[in-house]
Amino acid sequence: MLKFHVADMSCGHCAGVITKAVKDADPEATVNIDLAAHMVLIEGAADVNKVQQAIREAGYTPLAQP
Ligand SMILES: [Cu+2]
Repeated sequence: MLKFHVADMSCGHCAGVITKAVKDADPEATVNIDLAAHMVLIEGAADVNKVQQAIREAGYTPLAQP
């Protein structure tokens, strides 16, 4: 599972935009959002860089978590 902390994901709108961006980049990915923790959890994604880039291009600042 890939984990990103996205500090500037602050509401349901942000969560929706990020979910869509990730799914567009990788349709196989399953996206779970923990808004309170500002975490984006992604299962089944092939390429961490592709997913991270997609979140960045959507206008957010993803930090990959160990
Ligand atoms: Cu928002």
